[in-house]
Amino acid sequence: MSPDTAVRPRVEGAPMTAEPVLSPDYRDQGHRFPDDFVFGSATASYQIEGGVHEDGRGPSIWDTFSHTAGTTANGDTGDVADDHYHRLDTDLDLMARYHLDAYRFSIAWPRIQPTGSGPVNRAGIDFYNRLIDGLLERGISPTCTLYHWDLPQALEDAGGWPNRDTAERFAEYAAICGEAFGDRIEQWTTLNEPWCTAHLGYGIGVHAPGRQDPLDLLRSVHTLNLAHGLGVQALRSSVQRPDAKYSITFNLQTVIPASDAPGDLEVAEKVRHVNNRLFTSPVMFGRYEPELLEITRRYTDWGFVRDGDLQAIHQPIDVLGLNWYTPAWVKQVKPFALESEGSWIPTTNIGVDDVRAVASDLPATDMSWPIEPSGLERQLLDMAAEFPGVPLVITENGCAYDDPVVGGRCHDARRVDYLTRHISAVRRAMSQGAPVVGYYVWSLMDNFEWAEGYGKRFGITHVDYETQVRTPKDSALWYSRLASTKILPPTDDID
Ligand code: IFM
Repeated sequence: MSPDTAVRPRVEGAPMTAEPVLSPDYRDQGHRFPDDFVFGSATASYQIEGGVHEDGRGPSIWDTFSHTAGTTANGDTGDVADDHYHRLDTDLDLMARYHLDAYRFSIAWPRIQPTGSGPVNRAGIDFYNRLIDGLLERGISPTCTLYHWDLPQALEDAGGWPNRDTAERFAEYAAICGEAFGDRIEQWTTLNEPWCTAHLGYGIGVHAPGRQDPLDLLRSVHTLNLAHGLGVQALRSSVQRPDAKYSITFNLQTVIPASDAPGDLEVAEKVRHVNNRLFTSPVMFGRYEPELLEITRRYTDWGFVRDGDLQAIHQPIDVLGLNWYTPAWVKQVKPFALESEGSWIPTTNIGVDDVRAVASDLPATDMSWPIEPSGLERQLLDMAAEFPGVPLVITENGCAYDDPVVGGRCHDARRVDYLTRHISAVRRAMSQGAPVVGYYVWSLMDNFEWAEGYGKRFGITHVDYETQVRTPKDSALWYSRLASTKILPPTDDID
């Protein structure tokens, strides 16, 4: 693949909309980021920790799901993953070697409360204390996500995210974490990508808990929003650090209409409502948009939203997290039946029956995600316009490529190229006024990529899953140069 073809999408059927494709390149070497710009790296508990039966951890929905036949590639599970639970110091040393300003990790709820409510498991608290203290000793700021998808199984058995009670349980858990770790955590994130929980977990069922029901999907959207609001309140009243920051991370879709035709523009708006605004409007503005209610009317009247819920959800936040990998191109098609005889045909575009995703023939990563850095620039500028004054942080960005270790080195030039282009896109958005304060590369190391198992490698560190040997990839060496200088290095700066 020639990286230089990566910027101008050719889309099946129709010319692209006249939105700017800002440069034929996006490799802005030599540009300096502000001194206080945060370069970090991210992981999530179930994807790296392993040790699933240890020290009182309870089962999560991902333990159950991944042990169910046919749910993950090769039947892979997170039972061992990167064995991070037992290799904490090794991994902390890697982060120090990479000069990370910050490390974004998630706490496994079932390590803290094995059944999602009730007594606290001291050993779980101890593990994250060791992690947080180890970070601070190395001068790395801890950025903590409370929920990155490993719901305690007992809460799923009680109804899961469609059950509003789960929001109350989440607030209790948030308060426990705020009290235990709040003296040291600089930035808190309530939820990671609630879209995935609701749409993939309850709507189309490709993620845990694997349910396929449109009403469950929409109910879980509301419970997740409520959990965020109650969670921020619980953190604010339990955390002792007055300068702590609170946030949520969305994987907003950058929806690009396939043409300027009114139908394509209209359908793109609908897709934004059912994938983005169903979270951003309540969280940022305290409302569900009338368009969302209209599009989803055939499934529910949203009667489960109670008086006071929207005020509870709409809490001030200090920073907004974005996870971003690729845009989505859409076009309008003749409406098709989403349902036959009451059955649900799983789709993430719930209620939008005149849309089709348009394939791109851009070069793509191992996830088949097309590479289009101008999409990230556009997304950041859109967010800056939509949420004025709210600092933005890219809490995840990265790519899956499988490059071997040869002679102790892992040459992942495609990842260096991807990161260069996307960090350039961030810089370009900043130079046009987007208030971006940080960037976390996904991921610190290869790990369990959910339903895709271990075959998809996102790490800047190669992990040999047989031996658990970690090998910094070229991208890690390149990224450490960026983190230590704040200047975008040339792509061959990998000493
Ligand atoms: O691995 C995931 C992560 O858990 C959430 N965001 C997307 C990543 C890549 O798919």
